[in-house]
Amino acid sequence: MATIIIKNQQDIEYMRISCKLAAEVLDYIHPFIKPGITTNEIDKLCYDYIVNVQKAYPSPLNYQPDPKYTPYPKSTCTSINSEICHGIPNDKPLKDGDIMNLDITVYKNGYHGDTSRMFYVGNVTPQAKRLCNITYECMWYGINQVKAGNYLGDVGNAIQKHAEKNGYSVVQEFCGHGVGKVFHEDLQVLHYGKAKTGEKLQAGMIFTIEPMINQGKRHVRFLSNGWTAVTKDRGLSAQWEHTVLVTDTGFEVLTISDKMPAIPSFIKIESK
Ligand code: EYF
Ligand code: CO
Ligand code: CO
Repeated sequence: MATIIIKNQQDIEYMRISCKLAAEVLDYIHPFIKPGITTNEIDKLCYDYIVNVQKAYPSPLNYQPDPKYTPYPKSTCTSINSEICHGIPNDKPLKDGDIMNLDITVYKNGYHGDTSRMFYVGNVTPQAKRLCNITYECMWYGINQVKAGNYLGDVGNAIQKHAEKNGYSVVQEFCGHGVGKVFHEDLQVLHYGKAKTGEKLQAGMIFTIEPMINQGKRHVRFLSNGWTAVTKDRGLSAQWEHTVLVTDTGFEVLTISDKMPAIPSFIKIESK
């Protein structure tokens, strides 16, 4: 049976710290993302920043979700163009026109904070930019459904509707997840589905919303490394991720930062 953890005030304070650190890694690395840099160099810069500046630990490094997998070998996931998620950093330089998802999870004081953004490498086509922008809106449409008393199905439905209205498809093989003392807690946040179905949201739940949206069909293939998912039709894929706290009146996005792209105007954030 699934154990859904409701966080107390102390947990929430620590989650705010870990999530802020994760967002700050993305802020820090942004100026380095240019044609010619390799994803191994990006990974090393992130590792050094997390370990030496933040005095924290990169959660993916040696992460083994299940004994049947070999431990994950890097500190970040770098998923480029048709890679959907879990791209493993390597020595290939980024090229002008690439789009890249960089996924960062930071472990500090016993808690994980998880967030990812899309980055443009040099000059990117309008089609690729459109996919990244609509995916960003999909994530925020999902976040906007978060409120005690709503359902996880409301989140997935809002994401799917916006993606499909714009001619895109939603990857179904991966989902958002509960996060806290454990990197992947029991709650599964599907990025598609029916409104008013699934788990009812309660104040104190913390989970990620991390939709993966494809330009073409939704279907997935795995690379021979066993970790990286790519689009079967080799079309582009994009993903954004925030860690979100459910409150009585709505949501608090824990992985927010001033340097992330502007929050879409359809989101009304209450001032605290
Ligand atoms: C089970 C891994 C497991 N899994 C998830 C392990 O939530 C994440 N990002 O938002 C997330 C990050 C990583 C991750 C990094 C490594 N893993 C990878 C691929 C397959 C797999 O199967
Ligand atoms: Co992540
Ligand atoms: Co995640």
